[in-house]
Amino acid sequence: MAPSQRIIIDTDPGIDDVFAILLALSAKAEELEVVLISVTFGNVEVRSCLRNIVAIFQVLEKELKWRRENGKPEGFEGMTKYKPLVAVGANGPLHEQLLMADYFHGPDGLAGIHESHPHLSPKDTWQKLFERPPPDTVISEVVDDQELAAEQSSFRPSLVPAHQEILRVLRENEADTVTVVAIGPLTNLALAAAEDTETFLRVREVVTMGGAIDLCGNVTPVAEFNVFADSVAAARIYALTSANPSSTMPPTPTHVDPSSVLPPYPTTLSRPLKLTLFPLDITELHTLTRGLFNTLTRPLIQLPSPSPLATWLTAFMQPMFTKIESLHHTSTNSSYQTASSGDSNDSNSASLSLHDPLCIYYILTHSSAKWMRSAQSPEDIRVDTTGQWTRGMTVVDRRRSRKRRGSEGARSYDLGDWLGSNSGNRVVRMVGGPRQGEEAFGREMLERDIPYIRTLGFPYVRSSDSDLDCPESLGSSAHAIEAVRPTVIALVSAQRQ
Ligand SMILES: [Ca+2]
Repeated sequence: MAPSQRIIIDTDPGIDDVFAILLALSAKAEELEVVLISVTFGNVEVRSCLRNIVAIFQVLEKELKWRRENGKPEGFEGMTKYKPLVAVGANGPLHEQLLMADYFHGPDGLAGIHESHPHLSPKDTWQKLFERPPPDTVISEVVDDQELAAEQSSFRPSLVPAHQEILRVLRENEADTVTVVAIGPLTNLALAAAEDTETFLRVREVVTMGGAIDLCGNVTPVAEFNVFADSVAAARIYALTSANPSSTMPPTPTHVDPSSVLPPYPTTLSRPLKLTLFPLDITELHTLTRGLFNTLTRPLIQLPSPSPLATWLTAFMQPMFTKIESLHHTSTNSSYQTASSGDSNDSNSASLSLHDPLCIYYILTHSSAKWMRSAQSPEDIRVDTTGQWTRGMTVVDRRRSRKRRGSEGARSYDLGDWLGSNSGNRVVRMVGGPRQGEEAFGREMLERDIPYIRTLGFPYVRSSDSDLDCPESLGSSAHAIEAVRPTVIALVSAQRQ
């Protein structure tokens, strides 16, 4: 049966990226095909991000072997049935200085796991899979080598730059059949859109994690990391949602080599881009606490033959939770931390915001009536690329002024032409989802990755029944083993305001 959805994941792993990719690969074959994973710089530099992608696949190979040997359902049909392509992309922003989030994710993007657990990390030979051959190499030999190496693997390495691989996938598939889920800086997408705009617009939808609308930013008071890390790229992608992209295109940078500046889009385009945005406002409402993570995974790593996946996740999640705790103690306004029960000494309350996995969950459950857009959607959300203190800010018009009908162009009372009838962007902004609040989504995410968690009979806590219903893919028996109803109080919103 053909998958109901096909996606490209553009990613910079990164801890929550890892959970997003696991969630996508854990889908049933008929639910989802991950056609391509295109890698970008972001949380860490691009080669480290790529190594983490390779590590995911190698750990999953070990995990599936372990599941077979232990009589567990294998799962991860997104890997075993489709064998995704992996392509390497941008190693820095279009024009800005490189900013990474290694202060949070660690220098390798996964809290130092490659040093602390080298037996769970790819051997250095993985790099050869992505190396370009010397010009005089016989192509057939390279292909043979690639296929030989990849034969043992669960992904297919690409030698084509990620943005060109994105374009190839969109070109070779029917329009409106492939969705791009972008969970890092938008550099790869901006390069693709600039190189062949009409082919890029064949995408069904771009779903992206980024921005902060009514919340503070997480790298500056107003900017979220993915948008800030390449604000020009983000501005160019957002501009494609406009009936008149030139009205919101970023100004041409003056401090760079003009030959490095991407060209404007063609003046006439066949249609606007459908862009669905998951800003911090919604992603921070979806968390995974250390208490829940430990409760679900600890029994799996205490077995005589422990689960490789649970072991690997634990190896970077424990230092990550410790980092989150330290951020909580030193700052009351970090977007990455959540306090529960009001007790900062409760180590189980440290929680990771599941920014990126939420975008994949939207793909998997998009038919749920509980997904909510903002009342204004599609709304005019623009990216500032030049402000001294506001670069990377996602700006909305809060003036509540009426749009001018049938008129275009800035006015003295409307600089930036926010009120013109065809100017401005048209972004769909998500504000609510079916698993919103506390730990509901974190639990389901782990249950999808490790489905036999549900059948092992480990008691675990859940926060509330009242806001939940079982999604299409989970039966009501999924939660039959819950034992304790806790009083978990998420303070995310309070910390942000
Ligand atoms: Ca990311």
